[in-house]
Amino acid sequence: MAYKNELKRSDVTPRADFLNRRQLMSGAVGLAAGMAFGPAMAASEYSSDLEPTSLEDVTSYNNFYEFGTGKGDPAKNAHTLTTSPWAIEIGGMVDRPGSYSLEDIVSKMTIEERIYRFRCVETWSAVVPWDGFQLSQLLDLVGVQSDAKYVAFETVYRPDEMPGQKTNSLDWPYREGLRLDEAMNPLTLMATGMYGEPMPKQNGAPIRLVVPWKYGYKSIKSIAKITLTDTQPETTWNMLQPSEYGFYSNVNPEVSHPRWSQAYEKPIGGGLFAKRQPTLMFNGYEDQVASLYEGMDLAVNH
Ligand SMILES: Nc1nc2c(c(=O)[nH]1)N[C@H]1C(S)=C(S)[C@@H](COP(=O)(O)O)O[C@H]1N2
Ligand SMILES: [Mo]
Repeated sequence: MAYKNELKRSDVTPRADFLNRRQLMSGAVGLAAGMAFGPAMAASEYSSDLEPTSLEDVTSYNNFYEFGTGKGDPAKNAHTLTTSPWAIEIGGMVDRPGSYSLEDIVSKMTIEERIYRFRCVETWSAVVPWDGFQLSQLLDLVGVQSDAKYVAFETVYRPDEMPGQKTNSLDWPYREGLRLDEAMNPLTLMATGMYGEPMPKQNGAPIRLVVPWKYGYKSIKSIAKITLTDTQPETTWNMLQPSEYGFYSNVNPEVSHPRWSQAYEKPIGGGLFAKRQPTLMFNGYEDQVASLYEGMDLAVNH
C-alpha cells in the first residue's frame, strides 16, 4: 500500500531538540516515579514539537468506561485488569490469521516515541509522548488481502476484571474501526507505552490505538481483536448515538457536536482558569491527512 509522506519540516521536531527535551522529560518522570533514567528511545520524524502535558494529568483524568464513567474512575479501578500474558486475535481478510502474542508482535516491530496532540470530543486536550509502532507494520505482518477496505478493533471482554462491562453504560465489548487507508497512514500508532514507561492500565494497557487527527474515542484501548473487512464496521459511540458520533470522527472545529461547539479545547492540567485554545482542523495534522478525505463532505461524513 502506497501513501504520501506529506509531513512538513515545521510539523516535526529537529532530532537534537527532541533528544534534549526527551532527556529532560525522562529525568522529570524518573524523579516523580522515584526511578533512574529510562532506556533511550528512538525519536520519530512524526513527532510534533509541543510541550507534553504532565504524566500525572494524563493518567488521572480520562475515559475508560470499562472502569466507570467518571473521569477519575480509570485511575482508581483499572488495576484489576490482567495485562500479561496478552494476545491479539487477528482475522478476516488477511493471509495469516491467528492469535498473535503481544511479545511476539512487539519483537518484530520498530518501536518509536512520538509526541502527539490528543483531543477528546468533550473538548479537553493533552499532548502525550506515546511509544509504539505503526499499525501499518502489523497489517503488513499479517498480510492484508486486496478486497479488504476497513479495519475493525475490539477491546478485551472480561467483566470480572472490568466492572463497567457488568453495566449497560455501553454495548460491550468496546468497538472501533478505521478505513484501510487511515489505518495504513504512518501517523496511526499502536501504542504500548507513554512517557518512556509501559502503558498505564487506565490509559489502555498493554496495547491501544492512537489516531491523532481524530477525536479520542477512536483510540480504542486494551485491544484483543483486529478484523479486516470489506464493510464499514460498527463502532461503539456511533451505535449509541449516531447523530453525535460519526464513523470518521475527524477533529473539525467547524462541525459542532449537536450539544456543544467543537471550535475550542481546554488543555487538561491547566487548572480551573486554564485558557481555552482554538481547535485545529484535523487536530493540526491537516497536511498529513486532508488528502484522505478529498471530495468528501466532512459535515455529512463527520
Ligand atoms: N476500550 C475503551 N477505549 C477507549 C475508551 C473507552 O471507554 N473504552 N474511551 C475513549 C475515549 S472517549 C477517549 S477520550 C480516550 C482517552 O484516552 P486517554 O486515557 O489516553 O486520555 O480513550 C478512548 N478509548
Ligand atoms: Mo473522549
